[in-house]
Amino acid sequence: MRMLHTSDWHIGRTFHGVDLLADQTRALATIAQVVAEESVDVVLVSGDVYDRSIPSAAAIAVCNRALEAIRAAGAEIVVTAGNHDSPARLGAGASFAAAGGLHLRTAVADADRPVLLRDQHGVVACYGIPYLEPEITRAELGVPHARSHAEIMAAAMARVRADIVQRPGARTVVLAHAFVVGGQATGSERPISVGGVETVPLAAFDGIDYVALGHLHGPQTVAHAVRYCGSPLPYSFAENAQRKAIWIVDLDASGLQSVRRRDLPSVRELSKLTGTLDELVNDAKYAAAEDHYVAAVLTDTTRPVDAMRKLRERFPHAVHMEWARPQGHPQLRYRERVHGRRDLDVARSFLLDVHRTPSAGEVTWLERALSAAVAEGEYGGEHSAATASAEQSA
Ligand SMILES: [Mn+2]
Repeated sequence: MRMLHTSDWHIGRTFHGVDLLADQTRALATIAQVVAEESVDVVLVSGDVYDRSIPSAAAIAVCNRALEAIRAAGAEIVVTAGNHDSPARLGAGASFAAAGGLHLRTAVADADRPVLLRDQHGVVACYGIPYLEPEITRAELGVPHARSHAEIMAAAMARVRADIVQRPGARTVVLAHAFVVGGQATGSERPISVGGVETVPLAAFDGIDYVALGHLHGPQTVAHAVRYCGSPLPYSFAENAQRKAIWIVDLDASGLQSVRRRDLPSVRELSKLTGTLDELVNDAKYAAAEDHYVAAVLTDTTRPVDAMRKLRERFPHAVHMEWARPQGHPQLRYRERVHGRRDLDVARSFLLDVHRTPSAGEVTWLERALSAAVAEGEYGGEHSAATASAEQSA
């Protein structure tokens, strides 16, 4: 039996305010293509199908089209819920969906009710353990005093094992949405624990032929038979060097035969660019990033005016921009930096930094205000009005 392990689709997620539905549609279409190319029998989706518990109508449409394409490519589908999903909403219509080959295992009560798949060697019992929030699930799992994810997962796996012993000869697969010890987060995962220990020991899954994990967004191998496939798209700039992937998992008569990684093509690359605005918009070396999602760090000595608009003329998919305050002389205080400059120049560059180039009218007002202040004699000596107020604001 050939399985394809994917997770963390996060349909409906935005990236620095940019709608990703078109990118997600393409990434999920690629997964359906791989199903056809590799003659995959079963697709395992280990949670965080949607980004939000109440997905938008457009996100639901993208999800349904993806599931239909995977099914049309020849695979049955087993889905469990992640911490972003609503188990009740994702699992709606599960009994009807199962008739069409879509097996939704989103409720705690379903954790020990396997999807029974068959190949020439017999039965594969496939268990879906949704994300288990300790506070919400401990009573139902019969461990009312459990506080940690480890205790909750142990209770869920005890139920799974109690079912497995009644199925002699069955090969076993578990989908789970959890943070297993040894896994590496990328930063785009939402923490699943407030303060407490969120990790689950690897030993929780001992003896299972393959464990298809979801939650962490980078593809990784925790143990040969226990893996994260990661998200099909990068969801933070920290993932810009990471290739996204799925696992192709083959079971033979005795259990796990092999696991093979297949990289997914990137829909749109991420680039972090650092330089002055002028360099970024003109230097030929940045040409490759023109159709990337771009996060720019500007190193100009003063904050450039209208920088995002200028960046987007060259990089239409620029999504983030920050100005790195010059660090050349950290010991140099504002007072020293403005020393010897005319009050009007200091005020003018302050306005430029925080707002934009002052208009001729605004410069006239500034001149009047400064000369009025000097004439009234309230400020004198070394400290002029403009220097004092600029220092307070810096
Ligand atoms: Mn996730």
